[in-house]
Amino acid sequence: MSRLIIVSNRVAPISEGGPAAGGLAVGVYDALKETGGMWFGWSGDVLSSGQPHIKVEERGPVTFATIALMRRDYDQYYRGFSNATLWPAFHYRADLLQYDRHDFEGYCRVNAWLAQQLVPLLREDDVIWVHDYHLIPFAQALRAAGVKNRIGFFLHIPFPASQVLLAVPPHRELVEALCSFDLLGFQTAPDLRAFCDYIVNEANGTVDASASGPLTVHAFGRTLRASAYPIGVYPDEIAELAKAGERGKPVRTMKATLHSRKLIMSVDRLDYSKGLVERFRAFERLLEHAAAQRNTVSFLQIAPPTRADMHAYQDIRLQLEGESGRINGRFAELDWTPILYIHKQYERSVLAALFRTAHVGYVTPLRDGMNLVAKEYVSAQDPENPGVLVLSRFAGAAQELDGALIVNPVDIDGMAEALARALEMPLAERQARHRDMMVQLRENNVSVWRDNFMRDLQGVNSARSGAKSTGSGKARAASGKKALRETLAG
Ligand code: GDG
Repeated sequence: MSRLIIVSNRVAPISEGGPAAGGLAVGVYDALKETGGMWFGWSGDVLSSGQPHIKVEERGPVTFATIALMRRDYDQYYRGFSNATLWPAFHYRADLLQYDRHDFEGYCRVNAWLAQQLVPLLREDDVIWVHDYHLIPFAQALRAAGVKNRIGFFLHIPFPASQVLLAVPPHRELVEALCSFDLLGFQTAPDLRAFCDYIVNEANGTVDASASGPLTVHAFGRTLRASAYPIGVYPDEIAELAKAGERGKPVRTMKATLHSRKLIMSVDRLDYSKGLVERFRAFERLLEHAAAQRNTVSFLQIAPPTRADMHAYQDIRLQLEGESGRINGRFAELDWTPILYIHKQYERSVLAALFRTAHVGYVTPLRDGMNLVAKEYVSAQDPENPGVLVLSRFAGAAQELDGALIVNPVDIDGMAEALARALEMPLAERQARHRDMMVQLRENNVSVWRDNFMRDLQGVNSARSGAKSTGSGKARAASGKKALRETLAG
């Protein structure tokens, strides 16, 4: 069996069964254990001097290969082009986009350097799976070094509409680099559609569909495959974790704080894409308009810090501190604090148990590739007495979780109404919605996501056999058009 090589910006700290391991990390690690293989990426360390060296650790059939970044590389590749240019642009925040061509050069340089570090560790029949926007030029760099293995790429964040992507000056170089992969995976059909739109209308390429399987893309002199693979969670494991924590100390403390008030709950990295300010304001609107809700409900926002050395993240933190203080000042009573805003990380098991306690899961990003928190909240519910998910239509998860109350996160009144409806929803309706969503989550758990991607990656003709345009006959083109419409409609 071929070895699997996972390449991602950070290598997940896996402690078997440990609290840090989330669905994605566990799903990918399971696959590595089955086939044997390697996880390669940045160690998280930043060096001011000296020379980074690869650290290789063996754990059973899995090798972890990590390497530090030099300070300049971290600034240009990670903070700069990845997180100040690509992250805002791909989340439709062209207003926050910063661009410096030296950062882009650094981004390409670090991708090429990382690829060179990986090459000596590769075997001829390894299958390589690269993750996320930090590593868009990675396959191109491997190909330049003569690597002919199958290489797939999964984008965890949205792929933006062409008009937004055009705001990133080297958009063409990026899409051309993407076309060096053999298989591209997107979270949802709209992301795949946006990519195809760029290929056809900006890159003069073509997209064909067969009756099943990924689309075939011809662009920049290459042929590759592309499809949507919505990432999942392990719903039954989360349910067990949540149940096990039901009588634990964190839940008892939370319940004591609430007395018998209802709980609305959100968990997000503190990121401007997550729509936290709008969410706080919609909760305020609920209290403003539904005086009867005052002192009967509290809102818990857990928002662990992330990318705290970047201005945009310092700004959102200040803004949220201001909003929570203002809203609490406006409505709090001696015995009631409306918003409990916590800027730190909790163990996974604690989050799951708190989700089960919450009457409403309030997940309203302005844009999100998928949003695993939405899926985790649903999974953690007690099927006999489940809570209600209020979900942004701009989270990838909204394509699947139609048992949620779907909201537009800029519509503050609409969100306040959805919160009120969620808090009042009768038991039978809550149960029916939860049941439907659990069916969906079980059918498309994280193993299914991974296996579908790996099946399609194993199925592509790699660069070894020359992934050149095969040309398509007229008859194929006609049936392809129908299949294409169906695939892109999701
Ligand atoms: C990217 C895409 C896509 C959060 N706080 C704590 C904690 N978490 C865990 C959550 C969840 C994960 O982190 C966050 O995943 P999300 O999907 O919600 O969002 P991103 O971090 O932005 O992830 C996203 C994802 O990749 C996967 O493809 O869905 O769209 O942006 O699992 O539970 N975990 C612990 N303590 C915390 O305080 N232990």
